[in-house]
Amino acid sequence: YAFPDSTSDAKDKEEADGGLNLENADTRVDHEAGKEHIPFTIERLSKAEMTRRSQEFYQEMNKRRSVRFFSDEPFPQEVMDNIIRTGGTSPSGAHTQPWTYVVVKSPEIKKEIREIIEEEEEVNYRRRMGDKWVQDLACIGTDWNKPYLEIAPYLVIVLKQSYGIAPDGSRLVHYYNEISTSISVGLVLAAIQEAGLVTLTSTPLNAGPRLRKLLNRPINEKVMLLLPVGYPAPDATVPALKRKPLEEFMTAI
Ligand code: IYR
Repeated sequence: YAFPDSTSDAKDKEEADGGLNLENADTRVDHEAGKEHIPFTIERLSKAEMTRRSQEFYQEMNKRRSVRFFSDEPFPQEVMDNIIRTGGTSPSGAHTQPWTYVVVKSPEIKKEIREIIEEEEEVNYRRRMGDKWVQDLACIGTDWNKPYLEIAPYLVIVLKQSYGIAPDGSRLVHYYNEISTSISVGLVLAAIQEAGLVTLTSTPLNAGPRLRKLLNRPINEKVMLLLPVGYPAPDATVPALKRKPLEEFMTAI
């Protein structure tokens, strides 16, 4: 079974171009926006201060865990807005900012999202994923039941814009739209952690087209991820996983 990357969803084939397929593409970007170059400086930190800050940031991020058991306790919309704003600071190909974040608070929409995802996930676990994949996930303890989709106070659906649409209806190339959106989400995950909240970086396999329609998003957008955001349930548990030590994933030359 080939691992389905987010550009190979069978029902979404019509949306799969964009990226770096420049054939017949209109490559216009907003050339005026960045034309003027302006001075840029940063605050210089002492070596001791940068060491301390980098270590503290790492320690905070190392507390992050994917959580599947949420409390229904709400948190301020302003916090959610700031988290998504942080995602909007991401770098992107030719500054095309090819991401859309749909923040769902409505219990009715959350219920519909849960129904769509559980229906597709049951088929995923029973048929699409295959035995090997299901076995590889056994340690995480997941199945197709996703009650957190109705419990978490917010669901954030992340879509990449495979291409842009100019005012005259023509297509604009969104360079590196997938990696740009992925980087943006990395910043969102850090912002969620920094705000003292938790999330689950979930990938609703095969539910993308139905979710896109439910959320009234246009055909140039493709669902990449769904992030429930909230406080963990008081009795939440996580698998006892260990992270690789630095020596195993960095080589210094
Ligand atoms: N999307 C499914 C399956 C799943 C896949 C991987 I790879 C995971 O790390 C965890 C789950 C689900 O959400 O259950």
